[in-house]
Amino acid sequence: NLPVSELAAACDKYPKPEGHVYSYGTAGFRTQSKWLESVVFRVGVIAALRSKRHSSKFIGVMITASHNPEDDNGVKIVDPRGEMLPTDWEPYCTTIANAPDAASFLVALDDLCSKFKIDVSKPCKVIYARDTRPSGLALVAALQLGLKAIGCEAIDEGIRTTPQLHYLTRATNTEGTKDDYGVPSIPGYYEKLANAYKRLIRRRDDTPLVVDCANGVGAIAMKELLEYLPKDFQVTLANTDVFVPGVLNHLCGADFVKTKQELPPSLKGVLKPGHRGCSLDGDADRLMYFYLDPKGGFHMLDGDKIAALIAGYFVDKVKLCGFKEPPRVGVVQTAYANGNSTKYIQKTKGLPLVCVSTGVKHLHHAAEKFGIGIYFEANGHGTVLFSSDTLDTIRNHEPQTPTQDDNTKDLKALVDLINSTVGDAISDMLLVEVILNHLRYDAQAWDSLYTDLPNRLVKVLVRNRDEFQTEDAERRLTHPADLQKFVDSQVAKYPDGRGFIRPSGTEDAVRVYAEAASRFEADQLANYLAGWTY
Ligand code: 16G
Ligand code: ZN
Repeated sequence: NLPVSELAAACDKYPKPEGHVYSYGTAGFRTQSKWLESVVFRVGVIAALRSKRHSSKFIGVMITASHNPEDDNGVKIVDPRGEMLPTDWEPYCTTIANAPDAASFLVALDDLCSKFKIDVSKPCKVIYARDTRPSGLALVAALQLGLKAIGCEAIDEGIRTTPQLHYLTRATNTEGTKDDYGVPSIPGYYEKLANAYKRLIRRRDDTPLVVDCANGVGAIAMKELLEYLPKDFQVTLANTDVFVPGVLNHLCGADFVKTKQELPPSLKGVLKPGHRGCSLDGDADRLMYFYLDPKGGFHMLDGDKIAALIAGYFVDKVKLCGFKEPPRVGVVQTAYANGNSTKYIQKTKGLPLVCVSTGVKHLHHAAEKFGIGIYFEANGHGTVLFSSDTLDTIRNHEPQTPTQDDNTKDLKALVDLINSTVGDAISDMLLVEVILNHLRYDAQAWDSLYTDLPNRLVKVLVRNRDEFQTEDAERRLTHPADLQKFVDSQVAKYPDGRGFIRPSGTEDAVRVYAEAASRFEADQLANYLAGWTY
């Protein structure tokens, strides 16, 4: 049985704030940090139960609010293979977080245990980390109390990027097995990436790369990684003020670049025309590239451009290996993907492509259906998945020529370079650098794969976002009645026009997206659509 009195006593130390309603959404629980202590305490208990459910494997807990403001924070649960918590647990998490007192908290835990047939007598293990937010320390204390109350073995990984925690969770669980994912330590993570990078990179006589670390945990990880990389990997790290209050994600980082579509002011004069720059977000799971043209004009290379680059590269790589049955390379996008990126991947490259709802769990799931599945959100979150069949194919392949041999070795190293557990800005950055190096592309050559259709994203605050319901991977509304008809009638007026309205999964707002042949038209369409929503 559950240690009821310990759990009740601990629960009373972190009373749920009255009137506040929590929901386990796309990114776990996320809100202003001052509301989160009771939630994080309870997540500790849930994670321990999830471990019991999973034959006592390690479950990950990450405390972060990613690209959101510094005063926010959040918490999410990571499954044994580094994946997101399955959606059927989400409503139980929500109920447990909202239980008004210790007695109802215990009832909600019992419901979870009976629903998922959890054997509470099993041992449990949790591994956790947090980003650099000042509120993280108090939240870790709450988490620790939850873990202690239920008698959970725990590993504190301190301040780490979200993808590092995903890596550690999977590597810890697979150590010494057939699916061994790597040495389950932070040095093990850096060594895995750096060794793969060294195998892959050809002579590097390139311009230095500027990395905007968003003043977050990515700055720490980048500095540590550089110790493992060859000295000719020339980078300039910017926005590395990790412990200066108020600067995290402020006027910098991947989300700033994607939403403003401009250079972070702190990079003016740092990024030279023709050179590449990239921005990480606050927990280093999103990546945006960009460059300045000779006239100083800003050009963004977003998640779609990254996906196009990677997909084209992999499809050619696979051909060069000479497999008898080559793995099927496919791409997963969301409704936000630029129309011309979709066209490029499907028409120019002839690759299968599917569109799914926003959120990593949807993309990840769809990408698992390909032999090599490349998924990216336009916002820069993404990775590449290799099916177990594909891994077997690569492992057992007997190349017939030196070229095939060389390319197969490359492919093996690419598997190691990529953090397949979740989008990882640092691993993705190394992957992009390797591909550009192999193709001898500079930023402009990469950018010219296709031209982005001008687009605009508008946020509209609404009283109840639940009134907005969608179908067809969030591309069409079913509710409110007739709103989709209005969207269709507006979109039809614009050449290359496309637009949709979807409820946010993380804020009380709906998002309106529009793209069209010109900047003026994209803005106009977005504004019309947003106007109706009011
Ligand atoms: C979360 C998602 C991200 C998505 C965003 C959309 C994960 C780990 N993160 O941050 O992938 O793009 O939500 O937010 O799934 P929205 O629903 O508010 O537009
Ligand atoms: Zn993030």
